[in-house]
Amino acid sequence: MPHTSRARKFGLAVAQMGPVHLADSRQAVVKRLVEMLREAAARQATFVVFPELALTTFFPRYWMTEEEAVERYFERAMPNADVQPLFDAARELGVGFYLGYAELTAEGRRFNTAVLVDRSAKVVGKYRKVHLPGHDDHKPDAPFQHLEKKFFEVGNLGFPVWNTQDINVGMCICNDRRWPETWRAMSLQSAELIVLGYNTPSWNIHWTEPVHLRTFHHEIVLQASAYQNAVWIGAAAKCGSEDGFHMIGSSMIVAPSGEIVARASGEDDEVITAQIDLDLGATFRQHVFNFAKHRSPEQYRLIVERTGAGEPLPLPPEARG
Ligand code: ING
Repeated sequence: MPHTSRARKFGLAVAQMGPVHLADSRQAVVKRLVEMLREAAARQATFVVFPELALTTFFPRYWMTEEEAVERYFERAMPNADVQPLFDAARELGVGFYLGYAELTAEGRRFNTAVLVDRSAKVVGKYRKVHLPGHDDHKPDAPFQHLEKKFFEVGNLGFPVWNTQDINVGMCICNDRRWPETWRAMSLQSAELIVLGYNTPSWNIHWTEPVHLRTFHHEIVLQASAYQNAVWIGAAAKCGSEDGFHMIGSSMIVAPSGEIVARASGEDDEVITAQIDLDLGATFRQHVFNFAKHRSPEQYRLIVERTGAGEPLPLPPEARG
């Protein structure tokens, strides 16, 4: 293949955050985000991915009332006074970003949300987390809670894809990455880059799971999804030990080949970057994952018709051997 320097290159950064403790103010957190945005810009990035619920500690680990949670952890507007310095720096540097936060709507509804902000610091997109893991009841015997089903509603915006900075960008959040439907819904809209933040506890409160599996499962879902959907992925962790509760790092940039091209090595604030080649995705979409040429949706109906697993379907006569 002749070398073509006309490749569609895009400077992508993933800004991994170390712990945010209960005692940390939003102002202190935003200061860290601005520092990482500046570092990303200095490394020729034009877009930065920040984590899920980036402005506060991962509060769904604590039992409290919805009112207490709203009071302390939810944002009533985006941008707002606390995060304005990040928007100002983004406009000054001409760098867009993804930011995860807890959204309280004017009607009082609560979502685990992410916004897509362009290089002029304008909010051009919003996504609300669809796959909410964990439980909504109090488990007093557990070492910590995972109360996303208590504090958030299931997202109601679907899986949109936006054209920003001349690329088709999709968003998701944390647990969404474990569900193949998340990725296909966006690659069927010709997404080229999908960005997400996550807060993934190292421990499993439901059964004794070897801790290395948390990172292994994180890797395989991102690598498989990038390959099977021919997309670039930027995934940003908030990680390390938040008031003693540990979450995994391994923020990464994954190519449509499924290869990890950049990976965080620590568990604190860390910027990773790559000049991604968007034509690589196009090659996979043209050949092995040419959806129009190779897919047969009429054979996959069950995927959208059933929520939980049910009985096997009646066998078609010729499938009976
Ligand atoms: N965190 C975790 C995640 O999906 C989890 C919760 C971990 C669910 C491991 C199942 C298995 O990465 C969030 N915030 O979704």
